[in-house]
Amino acid sequence: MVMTLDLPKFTYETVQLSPNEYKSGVPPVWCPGCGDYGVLASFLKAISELRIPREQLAIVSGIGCSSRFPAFVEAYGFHGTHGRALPIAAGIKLARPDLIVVTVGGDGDAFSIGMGHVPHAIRRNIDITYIVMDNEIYGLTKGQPSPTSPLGLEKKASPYGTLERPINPLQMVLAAGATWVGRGFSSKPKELTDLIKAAIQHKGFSFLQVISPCVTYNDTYDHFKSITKPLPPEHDPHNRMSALRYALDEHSLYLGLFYEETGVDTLEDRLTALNARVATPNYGVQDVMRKYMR
Ligand SMILES: Cc1ncc(C[n+]2csc(CCOP(=O)(O)OP(=O)(O)O)c2C)c(N)n1
Ligand code: SF4
Ligand SMILES: [Mg+2]
Repeated sequence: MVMTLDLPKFTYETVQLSPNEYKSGVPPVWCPGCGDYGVLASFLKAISELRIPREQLAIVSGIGCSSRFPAFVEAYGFHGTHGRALPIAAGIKLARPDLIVVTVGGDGDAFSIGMGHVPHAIRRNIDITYIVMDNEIYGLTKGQPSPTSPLGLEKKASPYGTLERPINPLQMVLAAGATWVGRGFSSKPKELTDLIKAAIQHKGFSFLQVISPCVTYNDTYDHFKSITKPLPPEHDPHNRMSALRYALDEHSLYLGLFYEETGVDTLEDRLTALNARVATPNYGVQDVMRKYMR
């Protein structure tokens, strides 16, 4: 079946590129065994299966090992500043609504310095996908605890163990009203590819947390292999409370589509509607300003 996306200007029937043909030729510099390799492989497969033209895709990141991601994909790319990937991506999407915009980065980028931007992208429901590669550590800067590090984690920068409880990213984005929420694992490539495809196809803001271990500073492979499991079939992904219950489970780390809500206007929809209103009689800028000049 030919895949088309619900975008105003493009259908992608003519593009047929293999995952390899989306590689930029820049070799990834991640440590051997880093989970981010698995995320990149699934991502390349996903965009190949969605038949996305290279010139229709923009990938935006912040700073971190995971944020090197745009360099490895043959598409538009922007390696931004730490924690500011979302506003940059939002600007690109508003200027070029025909582009598919994907934001990528790490748990530090998303939930430390970048935390202020996440709920606002969610409430705007801007049509971008956010993939957070969560290794529960700052990898690039050599292993400081991040907001998702577990309480008591002992590392060089926290020799007595961290004193702060971790945030739960899915709890946070579900509570903030995100219209698409999923969780994948870099060691489950098939499931991860499907989640990335679904996140990109969602109209609105989609948030995908990917467990992606850092073998060098926080090797959590065995731990995550033992606690991850697929969401059970009785979970209804249209039920936010059910999604929250599974996100809050303390014994298992569930993988899959937690929540999806369709039919919600995006920021772009609202701006288009506003532009149409401004063009109607008595609603131009001068008319509106007059109200405030009395
Ligand atoms: C304004 C600013 N503050 C701090 C840094 C240093 N810094 C670079 S990356 C990073 C954290 C990276 O962690 P994460 O986002 O989890 O990415 P990872 O390397 O784990 O993939 C920090 C603190 C910076 N580059 N810019
Ligand atoms: S330091 Fe960790 S996160 Fe960074 S490339 Fe190496 S394994 Fe990956
Ligand atoms: Mg990290």
